[in-house]
Amino acid sequence: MSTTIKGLSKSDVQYDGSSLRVAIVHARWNKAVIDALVAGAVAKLKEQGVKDSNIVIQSVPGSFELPLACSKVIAGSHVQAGSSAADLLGLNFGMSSPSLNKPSSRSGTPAPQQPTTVSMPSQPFDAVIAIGVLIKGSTMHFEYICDSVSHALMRVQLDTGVPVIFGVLTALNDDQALERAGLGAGANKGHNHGEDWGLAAVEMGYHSRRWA
Ligand code: DLZ
Repeated sequence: MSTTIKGLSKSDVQYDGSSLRVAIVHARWNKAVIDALVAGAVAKLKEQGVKDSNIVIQSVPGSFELPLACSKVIAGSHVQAGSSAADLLGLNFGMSSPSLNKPSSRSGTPAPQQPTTVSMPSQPFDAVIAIGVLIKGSTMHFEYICDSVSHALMRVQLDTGVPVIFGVLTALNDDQALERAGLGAGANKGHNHGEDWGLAAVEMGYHSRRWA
């Protein structure tokens, strides 16, 4: 068996994720790889004690959409009770739920806004994992998206103070992407990096509460 110096070394500390809330925002491009990465991240979050109800998963079309979605998900998680789940999931950010604005049947005046029951907790997220899979094609598209997305995700975490885990694979071909999701062909299936991102989210979420 070959050895390598590469990869995430195991932490000496066992982090307790039982009180943490984590959002996973993932792109849908290259979905087979995405699905494996998301599953790997969720498995490790749970292994570290993060409760099912404290894991929120939101999809976006492609990796280019990840930074804005992460930023909105973080902002939405600070919205207090009275927001609809749709608001919190980024469907109506900054706006009231359309159903709350419907005119009342007789007068035509807007019905008073009633807080809706929020089906998910409204506490802030302790960490967000941004997952995307970019595979190089024959144009410069790949380079532009890799560059802008990585810079923008860094900006989101520095601007918000919420750790954003960089779960974006920038692969030169399909095989590289598959191997980094544990889906490699043949004997070497590779390693699922989603697992590392789940662990990183718990570790950073744990620290960022104490650093606040
Ligand atoms: C357009 C595009 C291409 C060519 N390749 C990828 C990719 O490999 N991975 C990915 O996540 N997204 C890709 N996209 C879509 C862009 O990220 C974005 O969704 C669109 O340009 C719309 O803004």
